[in-house]
Amino acid sequence: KLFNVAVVGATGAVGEQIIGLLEKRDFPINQLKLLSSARSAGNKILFKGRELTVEEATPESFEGVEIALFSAGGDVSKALAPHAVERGAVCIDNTNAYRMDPETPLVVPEVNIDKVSEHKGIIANPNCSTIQMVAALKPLYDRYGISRIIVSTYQAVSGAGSKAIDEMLRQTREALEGNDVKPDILPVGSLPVKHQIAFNAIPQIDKFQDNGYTLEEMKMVRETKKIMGDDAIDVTATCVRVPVVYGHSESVYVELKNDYELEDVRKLLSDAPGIVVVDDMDAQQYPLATDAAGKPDVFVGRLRRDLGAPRGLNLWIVSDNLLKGAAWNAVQIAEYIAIEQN
Ligand code: 11C
Repeated sequence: KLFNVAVVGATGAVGEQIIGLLEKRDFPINQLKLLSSARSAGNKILFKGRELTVEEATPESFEGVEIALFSAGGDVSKALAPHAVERGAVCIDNTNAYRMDPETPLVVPEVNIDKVSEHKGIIANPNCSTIQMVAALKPLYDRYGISRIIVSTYQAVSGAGSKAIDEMLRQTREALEGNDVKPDILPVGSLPVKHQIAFNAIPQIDKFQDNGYTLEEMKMVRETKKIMGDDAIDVTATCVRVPVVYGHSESVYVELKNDYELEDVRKLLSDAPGIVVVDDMDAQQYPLATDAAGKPDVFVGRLRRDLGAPRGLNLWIVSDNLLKGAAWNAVQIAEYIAIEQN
């Protein structure tokens, strides 16, 4: 069976990656609709050698669409996904709009693909920093149990969109040329205070919540519990933006419920789907964002036992935030749906 597919947010950083993956994976497409805001409508995008014109997304755009991949921001998903569902589409939503909705499965294929069948029209794709962490921790959860996770992230500017990449490159030039560095977008486009990202680390991703954590940090807390299906896991996160273009890195401390041997953990992770262990001290090999960029896997390294807690384990987890963290996770879900229906 071939599917009528729509990509909403086709001209955005994630949308571009989704279109590239649909082509590369030879997704079974009958018709591909590329949708965007009115501002980007009219743009041309090449798909399998054919030039497709981006159209403005409206409720009527979803007539006949069977699978819709949304990555145009939460407001667009809230406004349009219900119209797509009404017209019979399954929506895979890359935004924060439906992730914590109890009716909506929140899916990382390596962790809980079985939840897809519970959807009522919308399946949510988790936040990028959550996806790579839970994908790497799931084999440990299954084998040993997990009581606590403490994570600090080092997140790429592409997580904040193409304009944030431009901003980091511009600021780097300004600083190197000895000119004033002008912050314009980061840390949060819609808030008045801005900070320099070039040659810096900003401990704020998204808005602060009443509890002193940022929204990005609370996404990691809530989404991890929902995806793992375990509210008892304690999660605490500190999310930091760093001047990296592609690839989020994470320092993760995890406390297991049972004793472990480091070699067993290494083997378990090496055998896990979608996980690549890069961990060789002697050769100074460990995951790097520059190596992970452009690849679909989650890279894990720096495996070591905590010095105080014998069931504590430290890891370094890196993945391309636009691929496994967004587009690839969404396309994996779409492929699963396509296979189920074929
Ligand atoms: C960032 N994690 O790196 C964010 C981007 O909820 O899908 C993804 C936001 C989201 O800025």
